[in-house]
Amino acid sequence: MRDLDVLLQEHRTFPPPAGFRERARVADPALLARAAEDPEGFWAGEAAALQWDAPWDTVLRWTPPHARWFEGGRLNAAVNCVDRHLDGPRRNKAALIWEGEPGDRRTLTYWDLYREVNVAASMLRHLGVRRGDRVAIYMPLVPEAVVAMLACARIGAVHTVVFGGFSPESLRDRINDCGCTVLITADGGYRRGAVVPLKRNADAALAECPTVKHVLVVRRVGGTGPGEAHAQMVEGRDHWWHELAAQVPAECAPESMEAEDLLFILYTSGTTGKPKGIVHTTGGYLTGAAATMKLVFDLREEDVYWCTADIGWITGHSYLVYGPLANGATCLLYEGAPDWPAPDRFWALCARHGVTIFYTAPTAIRAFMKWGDHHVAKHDLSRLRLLGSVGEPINPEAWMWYHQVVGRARCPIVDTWWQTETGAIMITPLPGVTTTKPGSATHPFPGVRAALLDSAGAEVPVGGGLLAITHPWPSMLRTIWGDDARYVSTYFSKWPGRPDLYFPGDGAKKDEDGYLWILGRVDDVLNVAGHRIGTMEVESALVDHPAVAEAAVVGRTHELKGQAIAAFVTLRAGQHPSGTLRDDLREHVARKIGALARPDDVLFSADLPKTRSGKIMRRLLRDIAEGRALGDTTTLADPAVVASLKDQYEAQEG
Ligand code: 7RM
Repeated sequence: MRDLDVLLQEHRTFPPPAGFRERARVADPALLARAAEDPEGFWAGEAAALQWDAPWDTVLRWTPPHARWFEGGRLNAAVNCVDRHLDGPRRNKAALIWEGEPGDRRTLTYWDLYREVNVAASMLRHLGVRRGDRVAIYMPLVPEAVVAMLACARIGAVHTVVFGGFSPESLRDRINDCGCTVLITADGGYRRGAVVPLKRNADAALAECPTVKHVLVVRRVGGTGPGEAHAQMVEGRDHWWHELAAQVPAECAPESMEAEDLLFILYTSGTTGKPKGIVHTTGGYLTGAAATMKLVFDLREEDVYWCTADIGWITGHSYLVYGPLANGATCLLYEGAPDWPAPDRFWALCARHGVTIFYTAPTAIRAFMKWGDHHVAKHDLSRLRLLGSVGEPINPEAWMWYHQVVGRARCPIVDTWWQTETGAIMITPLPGVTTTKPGSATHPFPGVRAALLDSAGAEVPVGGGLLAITHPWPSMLRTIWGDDARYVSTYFSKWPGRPDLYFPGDGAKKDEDGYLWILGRVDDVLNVAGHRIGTMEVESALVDHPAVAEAAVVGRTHELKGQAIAAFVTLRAGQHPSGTLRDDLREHVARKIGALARPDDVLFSADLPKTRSGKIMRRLLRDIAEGRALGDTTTLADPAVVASLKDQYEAQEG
């Protein structure tokens, strides 16, 4: 969590640059006032910008904590993202401009996208997928990944995208949790010049996924050479995408979906070892994604927009696929790493494609800062007009660097706070009206009501508190797949007797001007390089190792990644600490969950600090991992344990 004192010293302000306000989508603060008075009216206006097969009867039905938006309305999300743009000048406009990591390129117009989505939808129907069925997507960032999502939406199937960096076990658990019948994957993808063996991982997962009947495989790395080894095709179960595509009808009529029909499930980490399947529905989600895309990014017809997220995360869903395409935008997609083959790859991409809007994460910004200004300076970024940040708090230094070095002091920055659960941006500047402050996400988006509350539920006018969303919004999660009780207890039970208050799990601060500064998670969820990882997930992976008796995982501040993972481990009898075992444990976690969860530090200890009732005192472990003076240790069963841990940790660091 960030130091409140540092933030309190941040007094720089940045009004919308001259010339920006005049042309902005939102230039009149009166819109905000109107939306604040009548959120449902505001959202209904935004929903009306979509194409509906049947109009809704009711804008919002709210029986806290369950919401239904646009009941009675019918629409198809893929039609809104693709078909809708074909009867006019967007037909031949680039929808997706894609670059693979090795440098290969493809551009798909809206018409191309229409044809590809139809064929993919036909393939899914051919494989027996029906309305409401779940389809897993485990792919590199190639155009087919976007096509696969839209193909599901077209036939009313529910997609669940699993990030390509997740392990076979993580994939298996997600597929089994929601009972997918089809998996769409690729033979591999490229990352830092190496092939990520997606199909091999998928096969390992599928050995324990009884519901999956068919696998559709995009050929990305193979050819007829040794690359083929990346995909062993199982007769009758597996189908090459390009082969099946030639055998199915070129057109596939879209399903007309109810507004509240599921669009997708996306798994995210919480405070237990089991990820939550966040459920999003069609009409409300699309309304939220489309409206925020248009107003937060001030989208114009001629923009070239680039969001650097992967489709495996919510940012990829809302701001790489549904938001931009629902608005008929041109989106850049890039498959690989920011430093491949050199640390200027992102800026080379921006220059080559004339990117005008660039949306990335603070962890990437801090890495760029470290790599040096010259990588940015050598590229023509003069077309950039707006910059965005998402995923974690952005520190004022990184904000200033982004503003000066990337934006050349011309481009507004939108620091956008939101979550997998919120579906769309919730707290953000509007670039034509908001005076920004480095490190502050500023104010709620129109139609969003947020407050800072203390633990008793009283409003905090100025100072630190818990963030709450006090009124439903259309792109909110509807439930957790298969576990509505967990939905209620996780998100709507923070303030007793108030099932109408949504608790996102973040702490925040409000300054004297009413600006919100998000401080970070107040629960056991880590944010490592913008990725949400539950401490319990990592602990479960550690205790799964035969040498481990008990494990406690905490986050510590990390200069680039925001947070790093520190694991405290006690070993079973007969096991001895060693460097080899430490490496082995780190790899074990990477294998179980994915490389993103690999612990940075592993500290062996004879014991963990516990209260007399046996609860691990993470607060003290955090103090140790941060190298701070130890807090109150009087409630410990054995105070000697922490002192010895602290000595060991410091010895290891030193
Ligand atoms: C979009 C996304 C959500 C968590 C959230 C916060 C943190 C996200 C910001 C931020 C400060 C921001 N979804 N977070 N954006 N913190 N300022 N602009 O990241 O579900 O993966 O993570 O990320 O803690 O609760 S997520």
